[in-house]
Amino acid sequence: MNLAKFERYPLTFGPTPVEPLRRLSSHLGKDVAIWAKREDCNSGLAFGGNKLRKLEYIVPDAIASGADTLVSIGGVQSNHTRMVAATAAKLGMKCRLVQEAWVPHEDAVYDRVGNILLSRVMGADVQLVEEGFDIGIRASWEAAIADVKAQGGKPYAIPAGASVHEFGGLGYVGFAEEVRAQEAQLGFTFDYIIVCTVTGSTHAGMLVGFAADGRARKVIGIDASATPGQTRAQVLDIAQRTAALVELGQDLTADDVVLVEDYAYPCYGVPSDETKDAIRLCARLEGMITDPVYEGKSMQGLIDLVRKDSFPPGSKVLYAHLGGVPAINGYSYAFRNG
Ligand code: 5PA
Repeated sequence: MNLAKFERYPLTFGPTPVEPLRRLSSHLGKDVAIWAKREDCNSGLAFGGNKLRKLEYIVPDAIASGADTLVSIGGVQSNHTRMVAATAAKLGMKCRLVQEAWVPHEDAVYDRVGNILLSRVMGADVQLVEEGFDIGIRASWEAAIADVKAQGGKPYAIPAGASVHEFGGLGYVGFAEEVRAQEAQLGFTFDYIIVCTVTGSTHAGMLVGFAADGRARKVIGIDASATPGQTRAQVLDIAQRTAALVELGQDLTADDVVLVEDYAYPCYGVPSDETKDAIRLCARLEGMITDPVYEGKSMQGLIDLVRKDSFPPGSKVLYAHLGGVPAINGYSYAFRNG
């Protein structure tokens, strides 16, 4: 496998910390050691998160293209678009963001706080669009790219979650290499890796990276899209393309994509009562905050899988905390009583 041949523009502090969640592990009482890899603390760029690892491999291409405007898309409370806005600011580029109406919401100020507030403060040109959730290529994004061109700008197009970009999967191949180096220091290896999956390149990159030591199927994706068929297909497609790029030397098949569909209900962006309980439990035992759209759902999945004895006794499970906390500000009604 050869990741080093790809140029990487540093946007993160370096390797992210790995830490034991001792109180959560002992609370669940199952002889399963839960650890977290803190991708949520990976950068000084606008609170960081998983998108920066992906963007590190995309930015060299954006710079080489001579672009002056990064154009991307997500829901109103997209973490990805916040990260693109921060990256554009850091590079001295402009930023055009399409924020679609992916989530039915309760808070009156949902489109004023959290991620979208930060993107606006960082100077992004934010456009609200009345289209529902879909991880595919969107007409609104294509129109924004065309509009930047029509106004004499030079756009660089970054799809939702940076996922179906040619280099979108590389960042999380690097994650697996980083985990292996940390395991060598810790003196043990993780038996399972838990990751929240929506647009797919985080999971896909990990799949490729961990396939190198036979752990592809130990990467447990927790679906938060509530459209798992599309997400599953996109993970496989990105994983196969990324495997070819890095010359993995193994074929990845549909069976390598482990995606648990049970925790995305009632729909994308809306936390169930059980998701909210998981967010509270983790916050109260560990002081670790997860969000209602993504990480709260993968935390719920992790907790439920431990409780259901899905992991053999003695297992060490690594929860990838991918960031996303600013969105919790758009859920003040859900957490009005804590
Ligand atoms: C996101 C994605 P993937 O999209 O790579 O599958 O990652 C899922 C994920 N955790 C997990 C957090 C905190 C995330 O932000 N967010 C998207 C966004 O627009 O923010 C791409 C959907």
